[in-house]
Amino acid sequence: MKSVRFLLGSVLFLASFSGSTLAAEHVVRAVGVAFKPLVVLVQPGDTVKWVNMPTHNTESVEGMVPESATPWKSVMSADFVVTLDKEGVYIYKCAPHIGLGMGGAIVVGNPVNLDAVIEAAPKNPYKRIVKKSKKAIKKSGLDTTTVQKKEPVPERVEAAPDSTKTTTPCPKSAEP
Ligand SMILES: [Cu+2]
Repeated sequence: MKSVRFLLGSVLFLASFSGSTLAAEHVVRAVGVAFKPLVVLVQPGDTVKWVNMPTHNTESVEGMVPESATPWKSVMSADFVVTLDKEGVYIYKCAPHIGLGMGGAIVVGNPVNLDAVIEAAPKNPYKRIVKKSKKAIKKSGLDTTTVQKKEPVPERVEAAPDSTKTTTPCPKSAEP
């Protein structure tokens, strides 16, 4: 019995070290009336920590976080940590300074709700933050194909005559 327990313990120990399951902590620093870095790219399960917050706070912006994500709101003048499990873009603000543009973005995994966030932020200060997020997402090469789930584009068929508009390929077995 003892050895079984030992074995199980070893397996769990090893599992906790297997690459992608390791959660990372990302630090955002308040500098003047800005968060640095403005956009943070993380993996699901990672934590984000805000530091140097003497006259600031951080709170997620309603409508600019993934659906059913847990919102957060920190108290003024204190460091804060949040763990994010749900994929998507999270826009947050410093309540007293958002008018001066003090906000930021966290992208967890793939930006699955990017379109919704863009739509929810037509004007500054959020427009600017979302624009920076888009830039960071593009630069990182994150998968944005999950964002727009439109009709899959059919494979391009070599110049098919327009009179034969078929959606399914014809079996060519009936050829003479
Ligand atoms: Cu602030």
